[in-house]
Amino acid sequence: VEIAPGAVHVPGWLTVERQRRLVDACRGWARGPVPMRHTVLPGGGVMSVRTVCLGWHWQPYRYSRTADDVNGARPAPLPGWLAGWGRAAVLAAHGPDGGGSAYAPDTALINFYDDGARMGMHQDREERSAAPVVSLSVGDRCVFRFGNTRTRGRPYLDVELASGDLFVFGGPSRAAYHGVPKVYPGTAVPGTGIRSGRLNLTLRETGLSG
Ligand code: MD5
Ligand code: FE
Repeated sequence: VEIAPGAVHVPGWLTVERQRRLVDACRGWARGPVPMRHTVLPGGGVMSVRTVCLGWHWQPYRYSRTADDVNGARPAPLPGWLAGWGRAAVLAAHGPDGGGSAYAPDTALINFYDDGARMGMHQDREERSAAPVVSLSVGDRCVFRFGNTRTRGRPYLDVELASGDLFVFGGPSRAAYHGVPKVYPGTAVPGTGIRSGRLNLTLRETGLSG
């Protein structure tokens, strides 16, 4: 379902088995080498989601090879199987001529939302690449707010994301404001390894080298 140019929602793209594989892997990465933590913003605010990164470490508002704001460690590498899921995701969303086979993500941001966690409206501007962002969701359903490229406010479109859903943000949608205003507690599906809360993993090309 294309909700805007380049913004494609594929409900139920991940089987429960693949969701569980992803959750198991994320549990390992959450323990280290850089532990999952609440990111502290430059102004002192603390994000309600907890985040762990692969490949590159995201800190507001840049990527680094080391987690300077946590423990200084280098994040775990982005595994080849996950980059392969990213290529398959872009193929599924944008079709055979949509650049899926050339998609080469070099980082993943893993966000965990417990009850009450939210993500305010923002743009993802740290990447020096026009490649799409691939988003995979597991666990509780949420409201995903897809906005416009000009302001954090209206117009926006609220879309419900459920466990196993794929979203690909390419083309003009890559620069849109977006956020997660609400997670619905108690709506996870059995068998994924997540009994409560929501996990979102995004794959990105940073466009950085080194
Ligand atoms: C989430 N994560 O559900 C979302 C999914 C983040 C973040 O926003 O920055 O970690 S990614 C949604 C996304 C990414 C890039 C562009 C657009 C949406 N978009 O243009 O709407 O935790
Ligand atoms: Fe974002």
